[in-house]
Amino acid sequence: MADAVSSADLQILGELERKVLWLASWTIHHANHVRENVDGLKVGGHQASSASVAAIMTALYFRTLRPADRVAVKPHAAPIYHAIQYLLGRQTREKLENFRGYKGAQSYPSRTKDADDIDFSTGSVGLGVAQTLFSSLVQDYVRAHGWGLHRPEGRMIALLGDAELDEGNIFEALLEGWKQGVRNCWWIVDYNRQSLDAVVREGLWERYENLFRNFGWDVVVLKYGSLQQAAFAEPGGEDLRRWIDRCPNQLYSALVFQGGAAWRKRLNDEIGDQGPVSRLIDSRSDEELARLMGNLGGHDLRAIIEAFDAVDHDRPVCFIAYTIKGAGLPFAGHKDNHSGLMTPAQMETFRAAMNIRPGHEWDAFEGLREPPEKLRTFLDRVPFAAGGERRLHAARIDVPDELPVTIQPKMSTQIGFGALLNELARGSSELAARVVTASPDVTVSTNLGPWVNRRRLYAREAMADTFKGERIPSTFTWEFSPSGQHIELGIAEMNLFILLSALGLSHTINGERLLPIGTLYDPFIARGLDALNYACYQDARFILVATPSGITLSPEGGAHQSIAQPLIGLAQDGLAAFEPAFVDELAAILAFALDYIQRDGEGEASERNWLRDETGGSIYLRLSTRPIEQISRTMTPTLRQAIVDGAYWLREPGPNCQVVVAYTGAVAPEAIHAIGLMAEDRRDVGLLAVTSADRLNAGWTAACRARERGLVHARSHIERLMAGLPPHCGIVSVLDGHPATLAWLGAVYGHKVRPLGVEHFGQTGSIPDLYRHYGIDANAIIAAAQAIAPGGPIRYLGVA
Ligand SMILES: Cc1ncc(C[n+]2csc(CCOP(=O)(O)OP(=O)(O)O)c2C)c(N)n1
Ligand SMILES: [Mg+2]
Repeated sequence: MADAVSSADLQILGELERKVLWLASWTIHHANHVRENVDGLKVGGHQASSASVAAIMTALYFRTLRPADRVAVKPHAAPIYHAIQYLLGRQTREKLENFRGYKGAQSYPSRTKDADDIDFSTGSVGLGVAQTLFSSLVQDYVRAHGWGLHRPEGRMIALLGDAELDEGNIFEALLEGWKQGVRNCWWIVDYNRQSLDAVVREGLWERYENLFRNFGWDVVVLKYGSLQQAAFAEPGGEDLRRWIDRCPNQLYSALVFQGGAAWRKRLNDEIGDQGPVSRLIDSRSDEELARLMGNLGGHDLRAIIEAFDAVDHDRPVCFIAYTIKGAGLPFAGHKDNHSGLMTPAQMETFRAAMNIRPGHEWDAFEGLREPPEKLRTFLDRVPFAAGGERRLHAARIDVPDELPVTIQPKMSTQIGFGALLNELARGSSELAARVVTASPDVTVSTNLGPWVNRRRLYAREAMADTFKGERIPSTFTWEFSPSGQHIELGIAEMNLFILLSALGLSHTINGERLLPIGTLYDPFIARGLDALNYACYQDARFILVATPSGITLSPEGGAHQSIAQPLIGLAQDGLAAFEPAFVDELAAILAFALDYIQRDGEGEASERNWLRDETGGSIYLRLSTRPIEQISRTMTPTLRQAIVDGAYWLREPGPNCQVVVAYTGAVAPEAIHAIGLMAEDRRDVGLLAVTSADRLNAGWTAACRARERGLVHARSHIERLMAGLPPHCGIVSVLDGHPATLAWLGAVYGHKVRPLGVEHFGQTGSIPDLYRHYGIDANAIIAAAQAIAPGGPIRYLGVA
């Protein structure tokens, strides 16, 4: 427990709170009015939301937080965060003046784009909140494995808007946190009872309180500020408290907006003839009455600090802090204030109240009553800022070029994945030790079983496998221990992605490198897509293994077929997508992936393939359960490189090539079969194995851009591969996914393309049934070739 807060400190913190509110308001005003003519920005959403948490954030950053603590600040409080960092010397005036502008301080706190050490990005509401919970689990995971013990434990803290609690992912996280025994996690709810459009329902806090308690959280309701608490102790005070407790949210907000005279009238009308309470009301001026009624717990530094200081355990805590949206600003409490901006006239009034001279708006101590030296000394001693840079670093873990695996004559990529991890688990490398796997209840069905058998499940406390104890035969050992390396999640896919986001930032948050691999069924990427996007936006590093996929999962069920996922792989920034067909390709890709997720911009930019490989990123592997005939071949460095770059010729096209079949993934046998059947009727047919449409495409567009900038010799991998193709040759592309994934191949040199793929879904059946039904079988490939590649009829059309 911290020492009790002194009055002198409270005095200074009060001044800083005023300053933070001023700076945040001025930042927003500057972006909207001063810079107005420059770029026509006119966006609200920040002013009222920021004012709501000025006191809470002042208390946190200037007193409560320690360097090891990590915070997710609600999106619209970005200006308050930036103002605080500015006072701590960690943010520049230039960036504040350019708030929401090009390369200025970001609209919502951003780990990747802001310069002032944001711990967790926020923006899509709900995700940052869950990120703190999973980050606490990851901190425990790291320490349970004996890493980073020389560093103090941090608390993972979310400051969230009350309407954020509408997002289901928060409750999914809450449930998972309970299962995993989450600790060192605080969620501070800015209970201003307003969202974007409206005032929230009555009595929500009680539901929240019960809910959090049910999940083992401590709940602290910060309802009354210290002025109110003092007033309640006066004669008649209890009547006032009862009135406050009964007052509907809408009315309270409206009265806050209207001010002291309205409060007086309303209170007198409702409880004014009750003796002592009348005296309590009458003894205050309108201004004092407004201050008293606005003095909710979340605006009272003493109440906030005492609540934070009182936590003497590591159980998770939810603080419900009553606040007023827009507190201290002219539109405080108004239900429409979310998009509210102060007018220049209102800003002038506010400036006068804050004692700020024109031209001194950005001066750190302008208008404050405390002497600057005293304030400076205080700021210099703020514990949060004592740790220097908040981003930690971890050394890279060596990854061999080749991962061993025994390839059976017939195998699926999913089985290959299991075999690769099994081999990895067998050894005792540092690489294997740093891998952590996670899966939302599909561990066995995505073939992580062999890995888990060797590396066991993680839990803070050991739990034996009862079936094993009872000697009941089972293929899988389900044993939990602190040294386990698999995190078994409930089914919620959102949780998988947010956990991957937390695991994938461990090197910078905990200073300890983890190599996270998460598995799920490919279609369910869509369930967690926003969380996946969020993880990528934060630059978290992980490998996502999605299997089974497409219509190839066939009898598994029409509802589980995925069509759009290859396009997600193509389009998602920060995620390099691969879809291998053969296990030796997968082995090369997995080795690359384990290295790629550790890259940090330190490498050389490559002009070989025009990909931004030096910056690294996360990886998406789309795998399949379809066993296919493997090619017996020796992996050469050239082939390995081509696989990683995205494509290679499985059969080189001859000089008079009339048709190329470009395929991806599990349809390889159909593509191979089709070119065999066409060989007699079309000349020099080529077969292009595309292992990553995403990387091929990215390399191509990057090389185009480079040429447009004058680098005339820039050539991408796909341009080199296709350079020898005659112009009249037709390309049939095919994959078990949306045909647009490969359709762009025709744009590289202007070849005609007939893109085959899956556009509809839902039918169950065998693989041949479904490939025929949806038009990706050998016959469909031949028909497409005949339609676009000149020549006589292909005799095997209709026979395949
Ligand atoms: C996933 C998602 N949906 C919608 C939005 C748009 N949005 C931004 S803030 C907000 C509501 C904010 O209410 P609350 O969380 O109570 O914050 P307050 O403004 O009261 O501080 C909404 C709907 C968003 N940012 N993310
Ligand atoms: Mg709100």
